[in-house]
Amino acid sequence: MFTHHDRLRPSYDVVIIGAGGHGLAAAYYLARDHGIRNVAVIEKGYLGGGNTGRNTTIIRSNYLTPEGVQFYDESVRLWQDLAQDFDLNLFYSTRGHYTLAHTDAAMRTMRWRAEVNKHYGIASETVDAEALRAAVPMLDLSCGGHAPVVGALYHAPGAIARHDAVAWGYGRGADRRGVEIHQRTEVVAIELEDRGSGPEVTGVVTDRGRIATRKVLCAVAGSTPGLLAMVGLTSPIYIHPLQAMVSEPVKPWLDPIIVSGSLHVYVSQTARGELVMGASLDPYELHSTRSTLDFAESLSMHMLEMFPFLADVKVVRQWAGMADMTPDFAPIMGMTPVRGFYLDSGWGTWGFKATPVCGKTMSHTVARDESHPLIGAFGLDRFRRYALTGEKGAASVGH
Ligand code: FAD
Ligand code: PYC
Repeated sequence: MFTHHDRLRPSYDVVIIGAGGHGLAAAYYLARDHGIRNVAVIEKGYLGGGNTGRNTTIIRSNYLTPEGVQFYDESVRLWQDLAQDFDLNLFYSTRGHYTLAHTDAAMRTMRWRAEVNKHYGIASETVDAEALRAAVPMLDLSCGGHAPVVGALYHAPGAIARHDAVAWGYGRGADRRGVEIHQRTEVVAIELEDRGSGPEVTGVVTDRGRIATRKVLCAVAGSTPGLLAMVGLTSPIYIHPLQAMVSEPVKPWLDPIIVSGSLHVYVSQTARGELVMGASLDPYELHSTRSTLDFAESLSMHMLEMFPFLADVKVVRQWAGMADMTPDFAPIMGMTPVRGFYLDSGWGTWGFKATPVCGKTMSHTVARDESHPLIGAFGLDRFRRYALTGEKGAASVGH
C-alpha cells in the first residue's frame, strides 16, 4: 500500500514524528488541503503499531465541556466520509453507546452531559433502567447484586471502526500525494537554533541520518515526554499502561457499546463476533506495553457481573498501549514556545475517535502557523495559566 523509500531526502518542508493515526492524518490533510507534499513521516516501529493499532476503537462525541463536545462532534462528522475518501472499507459501524449509571450521583453527571450535548445539537439522552432492559436484554441489571444499574446516558452516534484500516487509509492517501513514510526510523534528536527571538527548529536527527527542516509535528502519544525533552520543553503528561483484551468470535448478540465506569468495564462486539473489552488504566506510571494476568482476571470478573452467560467464552488475546495522560483529560495540541515545533499529544485513552479532526486542525496549524480555532482550549500554556479543560467526567471508564 505504500512506497518504500531507500533514502531520506536531505530536507523536507515538514517532518512528522510518529506514523500513528494522528501523524498520518496530519500528513494526508497537509498534502490534500494545503498543497504541502514535501513531507516525511518518521516512524521508529511500523505504521499504526502504537496506540492506533492497540485501541478499542470507540468513537463518540458525548463529552462534557463545550470545547470538547464541539471538537469531537466535528470528528464524528469527518468519520462519515472517510471510507469514501480513502476508497477503503473502515468497517465504521454506528452502534449507539450506553454509559451505565449505578448511583444517583452518576445519573446526575449523565444528565449534565446530556444537557451540554443537546445544547450543541448532539444526540444524547438519559434513559431509565427499564429502557435499558428493553435495549440490552442480555444485561443483568443487578450486576451480580453488587451495583444495580439505575439508568444510563444513551448516545446514538456512538460507533466503532477498524483501527488498522484507518492508519492504512491515511497512510496510502498521503503516500499517493507525495508524502514519504519512513518506517523503522527513529528520531533521536531535534536541532534548534536561537537567532535572537528564542529557539527555533532547524533539523531532525534520525538513526538513518540528519534532515534539515523548519517544521516538526510531534505525534508520538506514549513517547511524548522523551520527545519534549529533546526540545527543552516539559508538560504534565504522565504515562500509564492501558490494557485491553478480545474474546473468541461468538454469534452476534451485542449491538450497542456498553460502558460502566463503576465496574471499570467497557465492551463492544465486532463484525467478526469478537468481544472487545477494556478497563481502567493500570494504577502506576510505567513506560511499557506489558499485559498482566491481574487485568484479565479482574476485567473478566466484572464482565461476568454484567453478562453472566459469557462464563464459557474464551479470551484469545490481550495487549497494552502507553496512554499519554493529562491532568484534565483533554489533549495538548498546537504551537509551542519553540518556533516550528508543533504538538499533538495528551491523547491518553481517548484519541482514536479524534484522529480525523486532529489531522484537520494540526495540518491547518502547521501550514498557516496559527492555531486552528477548534483547538484553542487545548494549548500547552493552559497549565501555566491554570485554565484547564476538565473532561474527566466524560472519560469512558473510571481512569
Ligand atoms: P500512536 O498510534 O501511538 O502513534 C505514535 C507513533 O509514534 C508510534 O507508532 C511510535 O512508534 C512512534 N514514535 C514514538 N517515538 C518515536 C521516535 N522517537 N521516532 C519515531 N517514531 C516514534 N481512544 C478512543 O478514542 N477510543 C477508544 O476506544 C480507545 N481505546 C483505547 C484502548 C487502549 C488499550 C489504548 C492503549 C488506547 C485507547 N484509546 C482509545 C486511545 C487511542 O488509542 C490513542 O489516543 C490514539 O491512538 C493515539 O494516536 P497517535 O497517532 O497519537 O499515537
Ligand atoms: O474514549 O470512549 C473512549 C474510550 C473507550 C475506551 C477507551 N477509551
